[in-house]
Amino acid sequence: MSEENKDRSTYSADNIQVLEGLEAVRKRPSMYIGDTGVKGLHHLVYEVIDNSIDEAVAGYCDDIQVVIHKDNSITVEDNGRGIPTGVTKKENKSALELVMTVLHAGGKFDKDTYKVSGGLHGVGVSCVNALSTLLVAEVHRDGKVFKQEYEQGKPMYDVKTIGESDRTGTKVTFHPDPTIFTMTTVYNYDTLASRVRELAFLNKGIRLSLLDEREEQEDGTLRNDVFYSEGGLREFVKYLDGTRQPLIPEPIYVEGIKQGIPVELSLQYNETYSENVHSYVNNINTIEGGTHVAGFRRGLTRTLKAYADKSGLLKNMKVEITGDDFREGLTAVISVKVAEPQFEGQTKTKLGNNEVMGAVDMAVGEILGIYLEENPREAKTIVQKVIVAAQARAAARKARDMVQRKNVMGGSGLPGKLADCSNSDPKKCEIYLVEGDSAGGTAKQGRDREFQAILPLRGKILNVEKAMEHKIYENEEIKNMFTALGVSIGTDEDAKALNLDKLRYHRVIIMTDADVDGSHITTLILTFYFRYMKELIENGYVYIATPPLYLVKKGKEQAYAWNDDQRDTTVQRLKGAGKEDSVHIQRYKGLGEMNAEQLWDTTMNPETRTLRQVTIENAAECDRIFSMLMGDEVAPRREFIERNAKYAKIDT
Ligand code: 0RA
Repeated sequence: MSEENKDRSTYSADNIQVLEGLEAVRKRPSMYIGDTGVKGLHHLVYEVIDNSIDEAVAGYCDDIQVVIHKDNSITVEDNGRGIPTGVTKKENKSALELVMTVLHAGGKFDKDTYKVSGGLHGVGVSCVNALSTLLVAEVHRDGKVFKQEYEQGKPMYDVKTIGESDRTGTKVTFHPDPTIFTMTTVYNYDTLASRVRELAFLNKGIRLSLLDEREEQEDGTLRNDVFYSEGGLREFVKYLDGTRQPLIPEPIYVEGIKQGIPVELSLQYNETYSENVHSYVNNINTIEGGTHVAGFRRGLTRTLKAYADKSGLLKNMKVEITGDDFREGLTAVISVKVAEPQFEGQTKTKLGNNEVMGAVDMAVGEILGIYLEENPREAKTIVQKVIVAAQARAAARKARDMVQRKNVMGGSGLPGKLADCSNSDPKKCEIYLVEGDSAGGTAKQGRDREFQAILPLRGKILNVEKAMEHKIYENEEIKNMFTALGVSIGTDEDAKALNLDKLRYHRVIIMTDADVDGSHITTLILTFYFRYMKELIENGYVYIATPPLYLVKKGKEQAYAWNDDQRDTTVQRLKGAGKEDSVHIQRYKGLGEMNAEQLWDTTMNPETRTLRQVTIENAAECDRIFSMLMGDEVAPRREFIERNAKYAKIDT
């Protein structure tokens, strides 16, 4: 039967049910896509790409193109088999329409396809449809081009044929609904690029491209990237370690099916002291880890320990080696594909399937065992690194215990520099980490002491990216942060996890000068939080204050400006106010130039201030950028700053 000429009135009772389904998505979008902010907006794209990735993983597609159009609509096009367009018996609708309008209908039409991707919320493209003002689906299949369009998820007509074609594939274009995404409908290229890059590493052999049609670059071309990885995770590891010195020539790589579970992983040791293990299940970043990570750790520890014992390298060790010591200076990526993943934890990103532990443990054990036997020189390098780590860790443990003991010992145990607030309910309280004693003094005068605490930090805090762990706990400013916040390291479950039970403030606000030094200090503090208090960021407790750049004054009138545009419009406005008083512009070089009242009005008063919440959108990319910005190599850092300085100019 041809679908072309079917009247809209033939939509029957079935159809109403369908519409109800998508209405639910529009009513409570956050339940389906997490939130309706920047994250949710980008999530729509990932959801659509995931469908194409599924088609690629099934072996039918090797090219996926993503385009950001001028109006911030998005197109995702693949060269897969094309979503089937035939009419199903049961529903009497085209499969395409069902995929686009029924929640979770995506996989139903193809039992042979091993569905492994699927966004974090796994809701399918119908949610994207529901949350778009317009979605256009085009399918090349069976020598024809089929098309159907939807408004807020409702089909505008039955699937129709619009032409002939000698290829196959699916193309979806959608326009996010601004009444749903009220905060913004503007896409961030870098955010999409880092996810697309990640997908290319996770799914080797698939070409993924991203094109931004919105604005020409300085050289007149459009921004465009093609991501393609032949080597998969070993290239991912190299990419992450781009600015770290490797200890062994090439990353160790495992790929195979163990106990029916596809496991791929790669690892490399480097000269730093941090552990960077990133894990994925069905292409989803499992930031809380889970059984696959536990299996990895177990396999790594067991195999390395057995080798070290046998080799006699541990003979004169005075300190005991722990599991953590095997992961210092380790960068690894683990990717498993699980048919029915059980996700647990606060953010539902912790894998719970027990069977996966053994599979990964076995995969690591096998390949690492062989590697160590075949590469004695590299094996020795790794074991020596572990020994150094164990020794350093003993020192760090001592230093850390000192910090934490101070925490529980007599008095308030709080740092002398802390001006605490009077309220004792952490949910209501906030702490400002302020650059320098002088600005700290102003903040103390300006604050609302009922719920705002001030901790001045002296000058530049330690760059934790370059320091060994024990040095970190010996650092005065860092010790002060631990004790003031009331957090400690180590929980019953995990010796390295941050214990937030006694966290004293639910807003930790970094407040530095609005200049280069201030940004540097903010970055140093964020690096510390990212490496040692990540849970604080993950729980949404960390913020950055935004002090103004200018005070524009004319006679008794005055206004603040946060960027040059605002300054200029304010100058114009005040000029227009008649009289001959000249307009005076004061550029704030630092927080110290504001008096207490000004600081309160502009930066600290919850009614008027702007706080930027710190979030981690892509943990692997964050890891790479911090190591680049704070590590030893200068050239990539300069490049990054130059590139981003340009964008910063466009933004203001
Ligand atoms: C189910 C069956 C078939 C293709 C697809 C799903 C499919 C879905 C999407 C979503 C985006 N791109 C896609 N490409 C393909 C085809 C079954 C067959 O031809 O036998």
